[in-house]
Amino acid sequence: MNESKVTRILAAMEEQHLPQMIVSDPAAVFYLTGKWIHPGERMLALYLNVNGSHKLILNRLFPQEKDLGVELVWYNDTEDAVELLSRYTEKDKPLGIDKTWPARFLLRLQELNGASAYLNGSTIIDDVRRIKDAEEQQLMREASLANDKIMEQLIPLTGKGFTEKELDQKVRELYAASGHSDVSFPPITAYGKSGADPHHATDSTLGKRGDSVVLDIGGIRNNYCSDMTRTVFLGEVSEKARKVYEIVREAQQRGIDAARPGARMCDVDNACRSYITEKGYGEFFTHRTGHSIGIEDHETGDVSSVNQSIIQPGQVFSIEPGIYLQEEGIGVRIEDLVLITEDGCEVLNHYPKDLIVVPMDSDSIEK
Ligand SMILES: [Mn+2]
Repeated sequence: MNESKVTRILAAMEEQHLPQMIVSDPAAVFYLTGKWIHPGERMLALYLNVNGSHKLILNRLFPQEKDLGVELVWYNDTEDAVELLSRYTEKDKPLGIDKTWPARFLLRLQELNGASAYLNGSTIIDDVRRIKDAEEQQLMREASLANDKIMEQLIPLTGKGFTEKELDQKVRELYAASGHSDVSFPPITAYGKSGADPHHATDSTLGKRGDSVVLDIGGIRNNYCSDMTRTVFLGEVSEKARKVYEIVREAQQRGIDAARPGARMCDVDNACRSYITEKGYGEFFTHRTGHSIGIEDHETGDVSSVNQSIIQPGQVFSIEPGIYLQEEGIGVRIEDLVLITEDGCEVLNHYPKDLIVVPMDSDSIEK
């Protein structure tokens, strides 16, 4: 296990008087052990105890070739995995439970009187995960640099007459060809009206002259996620669309300027939102400003009006305001990831944000 991460978790457990906890979410298990284990419907439980008697309980179908630095306890399909786990829990003490642990396991453990109380243990892990250590910060930097390069390759393709689905496929190929294990979420490659619809699913739409194109893409590289958005225009840009673009761009910059230690997450949201509102488009900025990110594309810690938590150095989150005008078919979003430093933030994306009009090979026929 990663000693410094485990130490931070155990210290937080001590502080919150939680002597023991079960970690089961594969991302959280990876965070602590450096190993992704996807057990499907079978039980995977990393049992942590402040006294140091940690155990990783897993099915024999998931053999581990390398030493994970924690005692492994194996079970077979014919065994009662929860009963096995209950042999290690301290019955007279409270137990932290992973927020994603299936009820069928928790209910069985309660039946077996596995602990004196059952609490949400994930808040502790999520809190620690929010603050990226030096190695994670470097991996996040590298992932975003790679993402910048993909965006650079993708933008000219928007003028080549591909459907949204075809463009989606191109994005996946670009990630696969540049050292990524996968995309970190389904790419958004949305022309015109599609980009103005927040619930749009990629389809056979073709781009047409004057369309905005929302490109929201990210990949997984060395287990860390990238996520960025640029909006470009095909062939030409209307005065209205240009105006909207510049408002979003300024709002996003204000969000970046507000992202510093000591400020609250909601202050970043407010910096973006109040500017867009002042310009008359508040009702068209229909989502939160951003989200935390790391080994998962969306991690605990929203950049939203209700998140009062104080920003700390080492946090990484997105700043992605947008304006969506469904009637005009204009959608604009601009997104960068930021890493909070001692006195401000480092923007992890470097691809320019000047308005880009992409030349079109030929004007496609609107479907
Ligand atoms: Mn995002």
